[in-house]
Amino acid sequence: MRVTALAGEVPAALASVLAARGLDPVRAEALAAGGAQVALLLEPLDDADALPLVREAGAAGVDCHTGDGWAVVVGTLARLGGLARGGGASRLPERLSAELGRFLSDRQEQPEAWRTARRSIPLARSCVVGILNVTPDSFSDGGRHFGPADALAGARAMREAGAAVLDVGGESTRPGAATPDEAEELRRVVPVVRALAAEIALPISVDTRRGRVAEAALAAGAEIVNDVSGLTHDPRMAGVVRDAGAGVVLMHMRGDPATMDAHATYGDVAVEVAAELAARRDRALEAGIARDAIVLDPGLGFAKRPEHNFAVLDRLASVTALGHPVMVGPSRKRFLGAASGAAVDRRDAATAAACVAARIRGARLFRVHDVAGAREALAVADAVLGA
Ligand code: HH2
Repeated sequence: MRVTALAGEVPAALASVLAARGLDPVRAEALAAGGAQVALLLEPLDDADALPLVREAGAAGVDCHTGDGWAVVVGTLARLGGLARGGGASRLPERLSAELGRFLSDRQEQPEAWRTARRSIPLARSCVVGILNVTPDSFSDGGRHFGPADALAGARAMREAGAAVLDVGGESTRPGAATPDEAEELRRVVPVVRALAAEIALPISVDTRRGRVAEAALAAGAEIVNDVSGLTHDPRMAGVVRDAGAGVVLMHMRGDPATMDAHATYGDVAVEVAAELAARRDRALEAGIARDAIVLDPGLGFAKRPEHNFAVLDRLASVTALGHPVMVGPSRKRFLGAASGAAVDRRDAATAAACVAARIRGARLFRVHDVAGAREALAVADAVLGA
C-alpha cells in the first residue's frame, strides 16, 4: 500500500481524485465540497445558546471552542450543515440554527457573474478593472487623464491590455486630499463617461460617494457605482443604484478619507472588516438592491495600517464567505512600499504579486493602474487554479 497526500485545496484535490477514479464529475464535486473544513466564529453568544451549541456540536462531529460571549465551531461543511439543520434529535435554539443555516447557504453562493445595469460580467476568470482617475491630484496617476481626450487614450490602452471594466473617478481619496465640490466632480466625470461609453464598449464604473454624480454618470452610460463609503456617505446613493439596476461595489472604510487614518485600530481586523461589510451589504439589500449586483471590497489602504492590509489579504476568506464576488484595490499603495521598499512609481510588480495573493484567497476583481502587468500575472494564477 502507498499513501499519497492530496495536494492543494482539499475539495478541488478530492474532486479530481474521485473523478479520475470513475465517479460522475458533478457528484464528485458535490461530495468534495462537503468535505471542505471551515471554522466559524459565533459572536455575541449568550449562555443559553452556548450550552446547547456545545452539546449539539459534539453530537454532530463538529469541534466547538467557547469563551466569554463567543464560540468557534470547526468542521466540514457537511457536518456544519447537519448541525444547522438539526434533524430530529437536534436541540439547537431556533435563532442560532436559522442564522447558521443562512450563513452556510450564502457561503455556498460564490457567484460566477456580476450583474450591472447593462450586462452580466463573467467572473470565472480574473477580471481586471482599469483605474482612470480624472483628477489633478490622485496619488499615482493624478493629472494624467484629466480631460476627455487623455482619458480616451488611457482607456484605449487599458482595453488593449485586457481590462474588463474601466473605473472612472473624479475625487482623490488619498489621505488629506481636497474634496472637489459636486459641480466640479460632475464636470470632471460626466463628459469622460459619455465619451468612453460612446467609443470603448467596456463596462464603465463610476468611483464616487455622491448620489448626484452617480446618477449623472449612469445616465451618461456608466453601469456600475464604486462607492468607497459603502453607501454610507450620501443617503440618496442606495436609491440611485437600485433605480438604475446598477452594479455596485461596497468598499470597507472607517470615517472618511480625511479622518480614516485615526480609525485604523482593530482587535481582529479580518473579522471586523467582514462584519462591517456584511452590515453594509444587509443595508443595500434592505434598500432593494439586487443581491447579484453587489461586489464587496475590503478597502486596502482605507483606515488600515500596512499590517492590517496584509492580514486582510491573507484572511480574505472571511469576506468571500459572505457569498459575493470580491474586489481588491492594492494598486501602488503605501502598504506595498512597506513590504517591498519600492517607491510609488515602481510598485507595479508588487501590485501584481498582491493581486495573485488575493486571487489565491478567492478575490475575482482587481482594480489596478497597470492593467497589462496584472492581467499577465493573473492569467498564470487562473491557470494554476484551473479557471
Ligand atoms: N482605492 C482607491 C480609490 N477607489 N475603490 C475600490 N473599490 N477599492 C479601492 O481599493 C479603491 C477604490 C484609491 O486609489 P486611487 O484611485 O489610485 O487613488 P486616489 O484616491 O488618490 O485617486
